[in-house]
Amino acid sequence: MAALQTAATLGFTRIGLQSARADEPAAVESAPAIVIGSGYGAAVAALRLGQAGIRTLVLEMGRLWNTAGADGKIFCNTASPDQRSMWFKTRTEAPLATFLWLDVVNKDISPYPGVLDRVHFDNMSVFVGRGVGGGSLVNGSMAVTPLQSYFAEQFPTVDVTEMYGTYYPRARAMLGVNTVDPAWFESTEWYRFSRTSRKAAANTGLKTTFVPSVYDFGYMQREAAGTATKSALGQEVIYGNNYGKKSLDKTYLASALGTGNVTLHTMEKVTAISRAGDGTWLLTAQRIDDTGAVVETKQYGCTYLFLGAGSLGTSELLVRARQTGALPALDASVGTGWGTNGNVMLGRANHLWDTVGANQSTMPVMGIDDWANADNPVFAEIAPLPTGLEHWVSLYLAITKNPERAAFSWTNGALKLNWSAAQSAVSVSMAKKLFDRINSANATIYRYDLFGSSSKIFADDFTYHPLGGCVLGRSTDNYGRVKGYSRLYVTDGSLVPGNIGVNPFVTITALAERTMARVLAEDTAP
Ligand code: FAE
Repeated sequence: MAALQTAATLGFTRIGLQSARADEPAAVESAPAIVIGSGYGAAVAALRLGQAGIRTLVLEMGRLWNTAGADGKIFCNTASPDQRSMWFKTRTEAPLATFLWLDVVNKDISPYPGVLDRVHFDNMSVFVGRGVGGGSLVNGSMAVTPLQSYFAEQFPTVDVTEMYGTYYPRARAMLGVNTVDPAWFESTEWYRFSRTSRKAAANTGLKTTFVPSVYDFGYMQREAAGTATKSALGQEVIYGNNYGKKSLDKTYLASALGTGNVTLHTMEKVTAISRAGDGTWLLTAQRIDDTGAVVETKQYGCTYLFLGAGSLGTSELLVRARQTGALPALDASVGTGWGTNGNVMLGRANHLWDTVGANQSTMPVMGIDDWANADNPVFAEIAPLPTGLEHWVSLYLAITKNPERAAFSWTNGALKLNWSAAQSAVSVSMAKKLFDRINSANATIYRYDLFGSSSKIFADDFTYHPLGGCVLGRSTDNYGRVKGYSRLYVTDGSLVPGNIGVNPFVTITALAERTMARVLAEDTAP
């Protein structure tokens, strides 16, 4: 973290001298390389560029989360959210809408550049992290490597031996992936909810598997012992963890800034990219303040441009550039191939004797793995619901092999996504097939009280895992180089074709490592 706090602007060239009003472009600041965003793909790009001695500027639209609020904490608690929770909302929009049909989950807040955003399209809303570290600030830390056979199915042009022998291990090591101590897992009250779901799965003849994490389990055990301040055991997760989690600001990004070649600008949203006559890249960025007002319009120039703004952010920049005529040579496939990773959330009601525990860790460590079932492949994360009370709910985030895909467009000055309710229904029917079996084997039922309306069992209107929009090997070459333009790269979740069968950030990180190794070897040589 120290490295982040001391980041200083490193000698960027100023071209042009005119002073500017907030709504006018200022002088152009240029750097050899610019990275847009600071999530997984962006963080890998920044570190590897910095290590190669290339001066690099990272532009992130969210805050640097390093300053404590009035309560002494950087992030607010999931149970008592305040303005720090969400990106310019007047009320929180948590995935669970209600509990016992009561509107007790969400709270009114003042608009502020908070850490979690929920972006709404017609039939789908997408949760994304905002701030230095992107999704790593808000996610559940599950660091899962997909089945090699499914990776090969989704990425037929990628050498899987190299991915699984070199880039996945590199990504896991850099991210600080660790696993829960099985003996502690079996004995602690904090994972009773997982053990209860495991029992229900076993009664159905289904297999469960431990999933690795970037939350430090040594720290979590100290939380449980009462010797460390509680974070995962203190209901912190989707609005940020104050302790214990190895988010990117503590791993890749700290190392990137430590190279001395990487500079970070926060609260700057890139709104346009175009190509100058000399083949360099031109960017327009709006710097905002804590009210969301644009306080400066800036212009940047660079030779190498890396897009790491996430599936939504990168798709928006590219689709907009193609549709406005700024980058007409972008491939027709740009903006397509988008999917939800088949996400569906649901709850089951356990019998009174199958308790889930009042105390629950917010970090999932187990999944029901039925991916090998060719008729209905599902991987269901056993999710916590930490309310501090026994509620007998088993919650799940199912990842289904939904083949449906959607496309983005830039329409009337806004990003649109043509995902339909019928496409979500495909995920629901897959999740339902699996959980109907579990309910029938255990004589249990679904919970009807969690998602707002009186009869809604499956939350099929949001995703945590937006994937696609600039798919590897279609809109780019086999290494993330965008077709139609040189020295333009994509390194984030938009490369993944809509589904990867497990939680995606390890795959995004590993693919970015693969891209950077190739690009630095071939494209940046003098
Ligand atoms: P991402 O991390 O989204 O970063 C993009 C960054 O770019 C963000 O910081 C944006 O603010 C910034 N940005 C966007 N547009 C612009 C712009 N125009 N100008 C400047 N900056 C911009 O991208 N995945 C797992 O593998 N395991 C989990 O346990 C897990 N749990 C999750 C729980 C939640 C609540 C959420 C929301 C997601 C979860 N995910 C999980 C998904 C994971 O966080 C996500 O796949 C990655 O963060 C995506 O990484 P990217 O590099 O694509």
